[in-house]
Amino acid sequence: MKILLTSFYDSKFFLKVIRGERFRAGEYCPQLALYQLAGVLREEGHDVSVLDPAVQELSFPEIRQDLEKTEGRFYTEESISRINALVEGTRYVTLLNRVGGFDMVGFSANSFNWVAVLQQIRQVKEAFPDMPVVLGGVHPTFALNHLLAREPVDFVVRGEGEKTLLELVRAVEGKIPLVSVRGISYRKNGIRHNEDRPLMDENALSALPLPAIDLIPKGKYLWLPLETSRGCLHTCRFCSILYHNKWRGISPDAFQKRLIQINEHVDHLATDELMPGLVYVVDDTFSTHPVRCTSVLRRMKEIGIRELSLRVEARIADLIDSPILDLLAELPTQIVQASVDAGSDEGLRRIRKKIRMRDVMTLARKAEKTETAGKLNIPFIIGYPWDGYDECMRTVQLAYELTVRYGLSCNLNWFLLMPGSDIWEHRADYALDFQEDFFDGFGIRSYETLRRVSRGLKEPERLRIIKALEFYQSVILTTGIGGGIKDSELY
Ligand code: B12
Ligand code: SF4
Repeated sequence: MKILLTSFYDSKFFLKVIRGERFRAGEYCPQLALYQLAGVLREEGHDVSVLDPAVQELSFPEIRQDLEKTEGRFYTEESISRINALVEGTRYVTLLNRVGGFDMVGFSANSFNWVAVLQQIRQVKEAFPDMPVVLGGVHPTFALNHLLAREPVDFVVRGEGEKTLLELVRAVEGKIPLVSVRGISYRKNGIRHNEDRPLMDENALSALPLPAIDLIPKGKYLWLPLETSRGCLHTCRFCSILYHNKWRGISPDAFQKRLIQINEHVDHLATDELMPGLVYVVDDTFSTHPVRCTSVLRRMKEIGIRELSLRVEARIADLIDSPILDLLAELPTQIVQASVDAGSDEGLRRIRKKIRMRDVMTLARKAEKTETAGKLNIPFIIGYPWDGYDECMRTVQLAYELTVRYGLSCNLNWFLLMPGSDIWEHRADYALDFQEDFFDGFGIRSYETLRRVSRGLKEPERLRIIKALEFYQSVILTTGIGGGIKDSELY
């Protein structure tokens, strides 16, 4: 079968268009899902193409350039409607020109690029009503009833896609009955959900065909994605990954093959004097099972990653007593992201982070002693629905202390309410009146949304916190401590 896989960038892309800024695909990472699924389909003999967003030609509607923000740098409702008009009016020219020759088109989406993927699906279905459209990824998995009820999507693949997509293709070819394909939802006299598909175990994951990295367009990206494990053993309440309480690591041998493949495709990267090429380990929690992680890192040291640098996500608790941080220091590591996400023990307990403040401080001291502080990046979240002013300011102060005293960089992000997270499931308990259709538009970045979500804050308090965030940012930028953190874009 002839299959096209595609997706799009998140709403930040459209902001750049409006601001008239040059878009640099180098700021994004190729979406591994597209290339992993292409690898699997190709091995089964299908004729698969990836239309990467980096090579999509688009036509934009005329829109006004000026976007107003509130004093707190979030967009006003008026600006949001202008951005929505741009997103809705954009035509995906390459996609529409190419899609006619395929037997099926697959889209990948998370909750942040869904706004654009949705428009692509509508346009494809308008032009080719009989084209089977399959959708997968974190957003479709969590918002599937909403999507299937309203949008012209034929199939949603829930969760892990490799085996399910192969079987779905066989079903569309008429070789097996649709009802036997585990892990799909679709419309047939109402919405049907076939049985769940069990997750692949470590052997199955290790035996997957390599992703079709060779299909990544040349000269467009600065990052290459590398997956060494899936899932997480934890259940932080804000987090909307697909596999909570389930972690599976690929074997060091399978890892070695993937790493060699990355090394062979460095010439696919763009070059940029200011930013080095990066291997982005996309695992939710790369450091789970420190013994495996250590042997994976040792392999990486032996094999090398050419002129690239490395970015991984790890858990604070895994870094404290293991050699992981030391090994990362011996590699050309650019960032080890280890999220804390709250600024007090009570805050950590409420989000079920399963670490304590003393762990954070232990890691900070270890990083200082081992001179790895400059590589550590600690994301925090402020403005949970239950957060009051004092809690938010404690978090900002902690970030400040970790930066100024220990040299770590921190990201201070506003809380994002995401489908699939425990807080989303319990949103009614916090009087959060949001439904899945919220993600069909761009409202996530509006001040009004912040006001509705961070409901524990009074108006002047919210603005004072935003000022404190700006102050933190200016300290980082002027001192360069922690490598000079980028503007978080979310405020
Ligand atoms: C790498 C990464 C990034 C990178 C690169 C993103 C990219 N271009 O891929 C960067 C740093 C840019 C990033 C940014 C953000 N990210 Co991010 N990111 C990830 C991460 C860690 C890995 C994604 C990945 O490649 N996974 C590996 C692939 C193989 O898995 P997959 O995409 O899930 O695909 C499988 C299935 O979903 C399915 N599937 C997927 N697509 C399709 C399509 C079809 C047709 C089919 C059949 C199946 C299918 O099959 C695949 C194979 O099994 C995920 C967490 C995670 N592990 O998934 C978070 C995650 C996607 N990010 C998240 C968030 C919140 C963000 C940010 C908003 C963070 C912030 N505060 O700014 C931003 C903006 C999002 C954006 N730009 O889209 C959330 C999204 C939640 C949601 N409901 O959408 C996640 C799930 C993390 C979390 N803890 O909640 N992110
Ligand atoms: S935030 Fe990190 S540790 Fe917590 S559940 Fe999500 S992936 Fe796991």
